[in-house]
Amino acid sequence: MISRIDLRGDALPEGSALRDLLPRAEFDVEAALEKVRPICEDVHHRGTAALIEYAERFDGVTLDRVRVPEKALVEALEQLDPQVRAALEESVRRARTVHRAQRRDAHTTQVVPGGTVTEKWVPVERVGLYAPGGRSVYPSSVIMNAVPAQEAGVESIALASPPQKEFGGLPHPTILAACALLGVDEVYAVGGAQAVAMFAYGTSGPDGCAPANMVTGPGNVWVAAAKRYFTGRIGIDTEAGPTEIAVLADATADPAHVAADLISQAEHDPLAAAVLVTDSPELADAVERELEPQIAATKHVDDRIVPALSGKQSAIVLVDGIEEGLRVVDAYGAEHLEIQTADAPAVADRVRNAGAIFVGPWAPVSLGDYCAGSNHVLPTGGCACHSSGLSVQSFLRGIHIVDYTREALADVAHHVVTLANAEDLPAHGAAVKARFAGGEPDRQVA
Ligand code: HSO
Ligand code: ZN
Repeated sequence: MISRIDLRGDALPEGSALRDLLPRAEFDVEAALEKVRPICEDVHHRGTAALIEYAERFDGVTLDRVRVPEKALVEALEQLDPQVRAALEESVRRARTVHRAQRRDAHTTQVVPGGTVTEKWVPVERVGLYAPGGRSVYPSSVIMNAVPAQEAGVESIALASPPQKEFGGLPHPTILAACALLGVDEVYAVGGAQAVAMFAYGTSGPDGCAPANMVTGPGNVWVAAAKRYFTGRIGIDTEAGPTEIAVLADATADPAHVAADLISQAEHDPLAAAVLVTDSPELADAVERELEPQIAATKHVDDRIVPALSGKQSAIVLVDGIEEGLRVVDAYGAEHLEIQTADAPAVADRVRNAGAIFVGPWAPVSLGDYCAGSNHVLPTGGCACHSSGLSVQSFLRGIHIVDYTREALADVAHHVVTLANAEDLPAHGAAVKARFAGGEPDRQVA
């Protein structure tokens, strides 16, 4: 069911050579870009009319408008199962607690007497959130996107989610209910790349959507390709590939828990990746023995879990020790990394590359997916070596405010002029010298 990669014995290779030995899903955003470009440009030129046409073509629904009436949001919340509502509310509460603590105050540094640089944090003005439909109807992802944006102070938040045939052309009711719960009342029944284009360009008319400065939220390869297409024009979170779990475990781990956690993320997608890194062949065998009965007892077996676990993106990786295991998980840079070893906090402390780390036996990834308070929008595909998960910080811009007195400028002017001349940009220096023209007793300005 799940393949093995045996890295015991020889010394592990360095850097990308080690990464190349590890499994990874193929997620070809570049190929999708070709198909996505004309869709995005069509939305640019024809606006809502194009969105309605794509709803017909891709979602099989005939819409006369794409903006979801607020009444539909209120009704969806009223009809939501009370237990689901209570769980979503708890998820929101915990996420707010964590994300509120991420807010940043302005900070002023006195560089020299009379010269300060203040960094102030300003929220992005308008954000478009995307919530997938189809196989991935996740109200939890609405929470994970909306809460950090709200806690950052983003004033205008809109959400797009694909229209669903079985719900009369509205997005899935649990998505609408989550929006109502969060106070996100500007919602569009638009899916895929066309939703990203709607936010990037904006559309006009009574049913129009104002352009957004940033688009965040998970999606399929088309959404990822559209994000790539608009990078530079708008801000994005990440391109969000298929979900990944890596577990670094030793002989102390409980094989039933490890197997359950691997299956839990394989459940998302046939391309989902589940990677166990262990120095214990006994644990590897025991986890494999656990997989079959646990899979037999769950849902989404043939369409997602079996292809995910048996795909080339998943494996059990055998290493000589936890030291080597740490090198492997760092080279992999998992979206989610569980540490199930003796002294897990100390091992977790040494990890450098992971979207989020789940420490010890009582912190399964599913806790983080819903109710840990942490964010579940995390870098995939190895991007954890340069990117972070979604946070308040994602929706803030740090702006430097430079404030110098006459004396402080005079003091450093000669350095500015020297550097400007060294770069053959004399007008740069002149802009400083102009301030001291007319006999300023400044020996230093050449
Ligand atoms: N594990 C997914 C998020 C999710 N899980 C949503 C359940 N619902 C990617 O981090
Ligand atoms: Zn999940």
